[in-house]
Amino acid sequence: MKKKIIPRSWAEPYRMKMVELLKTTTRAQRVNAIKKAGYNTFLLPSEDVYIDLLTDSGTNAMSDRQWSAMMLGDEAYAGSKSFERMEKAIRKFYGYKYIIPTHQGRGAENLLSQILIKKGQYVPGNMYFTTTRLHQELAGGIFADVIIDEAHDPKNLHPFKGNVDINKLDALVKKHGADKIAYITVATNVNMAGGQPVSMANLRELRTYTLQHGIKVIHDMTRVAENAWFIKQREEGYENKTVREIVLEICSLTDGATMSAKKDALVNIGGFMATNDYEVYEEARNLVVVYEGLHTYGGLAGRDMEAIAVGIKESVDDNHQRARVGQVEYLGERMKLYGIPIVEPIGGHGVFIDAKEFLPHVPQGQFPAQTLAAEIFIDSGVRTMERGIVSAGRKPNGENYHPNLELVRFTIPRRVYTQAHMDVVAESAARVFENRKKIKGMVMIYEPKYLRFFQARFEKL
Ligand code: P70
Repeated sequence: MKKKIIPRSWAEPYRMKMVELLKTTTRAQRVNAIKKAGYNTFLLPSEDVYIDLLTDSGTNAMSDRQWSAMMLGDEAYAGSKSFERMEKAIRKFYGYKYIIPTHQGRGAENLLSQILIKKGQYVPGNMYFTTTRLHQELAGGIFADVIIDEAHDPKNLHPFKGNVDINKLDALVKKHGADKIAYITVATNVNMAGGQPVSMANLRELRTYTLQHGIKVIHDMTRVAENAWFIKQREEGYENKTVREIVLEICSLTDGATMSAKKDALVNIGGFMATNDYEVYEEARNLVVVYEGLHTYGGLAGRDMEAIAVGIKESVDDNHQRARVGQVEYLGERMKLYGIPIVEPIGGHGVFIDAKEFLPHVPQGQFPAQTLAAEIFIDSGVRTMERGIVSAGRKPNGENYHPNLELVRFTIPRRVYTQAHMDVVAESAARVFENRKKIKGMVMIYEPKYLRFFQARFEKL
């Protein structure tokens, strides 16, 4: 019988020109390293890591075109040509009018929150993101989660788990009045939900609703092109549109954006704030000099802005997204073969293990996701990130948030690792899964005040 050939349709549309050598370690060395790091993967020296899936942020491999564009960097303090090129790319591929560069995403979140939030106002959003919510709270705002319920259920197969629940938003508006809403944030490919997309239909419905009520839509566009890829795969009427067209359409349904270019835009550092509103722009242009730098560099070198301009263009290429999201899917499918509980549908930037189901005997108060991330590192030197109760932190009144999702994120840097690396990762997760019953939880012995997950320390029970 003839064997059917299954096409590896996600194969990479690039080849390697330079490589970075990796160090391998022994189990004893890893046990020692994670103990020294207070069982927090953020505190591990990267030298001790074999495959680094901590984040897809700033960990991308740049192309030869990006590296050569960097040589054209105009390092003028004011009026840099490189800023003009970045601004031009943002206008062309994302469609926003006014652009303020920032050192990274949270710099843009800070500016925008300070400008648009009045003390006591609500800021609804499709699930929280750590830095975004903190800047909203520091500006006196109150975050309100308006994502659809399906997003909080790791097993629900809704194709657009990032969608905004317009009824939840409407209830908030009815309760407090539209003037108590600073704006709504819509993140594309919602990170904390597991890299889950928003549909165009939902964005359109939201646009109609917010226009009726005079509420601005601010787009966290950190992973917008990955979202566009899912729309192309899953939403009727978009199968023949390009990622580039879909990205432009998404942005056109919003009033402004914050961007961490370290993800989608394929660079190692950078971000920006964008707005279509001249008054907001004017205020941001004033404020940026206080926190970031002049409005034509915002904390970035000219060469960084050159790399962003080229990276944006490469990120909206269909073949790039096919390989990018395809690799993530490959890892997720491998984990499923081993019976490992992961968030489904598989997301755009990583695979998220459901630590509650993986370690049902470890209560949330003993940090199951933090524990699991440490165990995976000990097993193979693969570094992942906790996205559960430690990341969620405390409310302004001091109480712990108790997120429904208690996840370990295996985030895939763009254009960096191979399929064989993905196999190593899945096999390691499978080995830890086999031995899961022996794993004990942890106690937190040091808790920083802000964004505690970065520097918190733990001990094994
Ligand atoms: C990650 C990174 C950054 C990020 C994001 C979304 C949807 C804004 C930002 C901020 C880095 C990170 C940040 C906090 C905790 C852990 C990791 N996400 N919006 O790994 O952008 O980092 O450039 O200031 O995902 O998910 P920036």
